[in-house]
Amino acid sequence: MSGKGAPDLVVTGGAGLRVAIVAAQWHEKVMDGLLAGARRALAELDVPDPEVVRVPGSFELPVAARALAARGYDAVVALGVVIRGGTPHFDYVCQGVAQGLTQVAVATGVPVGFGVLTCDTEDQALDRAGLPGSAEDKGHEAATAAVATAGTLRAVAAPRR
Ligand code: DLZ
Repeated sequence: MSGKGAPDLVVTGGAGLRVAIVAAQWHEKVMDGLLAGARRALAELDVPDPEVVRVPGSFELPVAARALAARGYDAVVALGVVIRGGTPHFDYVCQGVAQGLTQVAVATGVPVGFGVLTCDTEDQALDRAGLPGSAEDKGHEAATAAVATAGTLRAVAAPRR
């Protein structure tokens, strides 16, 4: 997938939303960038000081995201980095985390921002991590999308006039 075609989201109404971040721990430098990007986005959207929960690897993101969704957060941002190795393990972890996070969002009705990088190389991940010199900032994007969707769901749930 390419980052071309990404919308320039205008997000309002973040103030008052409760947002949590769940972040894996593999690939520390990339994770630091993703986490900083997500925090920056939330601060820009008037959601300061989110709860941050760490899990060992990306495979553990869905179960923790579900626990956070059940605690009444308006949105959850999931961050991780999976880098392809020489075995099919990459595919199982990527499928598990993507399907797991989708299930959490659909089953709970709490939007989950998908900030999980699935890359062939560490350089590709660094280029998407929002670090100095990175071309993209996927942590920022995932947090913005989660808050935008929470706002949309709030509007959809409001009575029609
Ligand atoms: C085992 C594993 C491998 C090989 N690679 C990664 C990775 O690139 N990124 C990541 O977030 N996690 C990786 N893991 C760990 C799994 O996500 C998981 O934590 C373990 O399989 C234990 O359940």
